[in-house]
Amino acid sequence: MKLIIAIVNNDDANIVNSNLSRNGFFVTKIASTGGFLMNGNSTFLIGVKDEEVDTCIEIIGKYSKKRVQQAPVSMSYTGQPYASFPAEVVVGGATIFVMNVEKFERV
Ligand code: 2BA
Repeated sequence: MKLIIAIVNNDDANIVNSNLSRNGFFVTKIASTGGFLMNGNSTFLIGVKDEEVDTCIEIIGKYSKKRVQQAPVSMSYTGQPYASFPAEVVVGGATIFVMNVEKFERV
């Protein structure tokens, strides 16, 4: 068994959620915040059989769009923006981690 952790843009979260459920996946959705942009996003925890991992990732990918967003431009002590900070960043589709599950129980 695997645990898929998927970080999804809030604007895509409902459609990702409903399509995962419709396809028989059990999903937990957690409200989360990206550490860089400090915008709200959604983190999904999905416990799946090994052979379901690819299908699950396919569904998440299908409904997660890429977006260009403004990054916060940090100011240096001189009042000038740091040159190394990007003004725009591409966010998404989804950021996905797949982990082995040692034990799964519903008691
Ligand atoms: P944020 O941390 O708010 O990052 C939003 C976007 O900003 C990222 O999009 C990336 O394009 C850019 N970015 C993030 N950190 C950066 C940095 N140190 N320097 C320059 N640009 C940076 P995504 O890569 O699509 O990530 C979307 C969200 O997924 C992230 O929101 C974060 O919540 C999560 N995430 C991404 N990679 C992660 C990782 N390795 N570990 C944990 N969470 C991650």
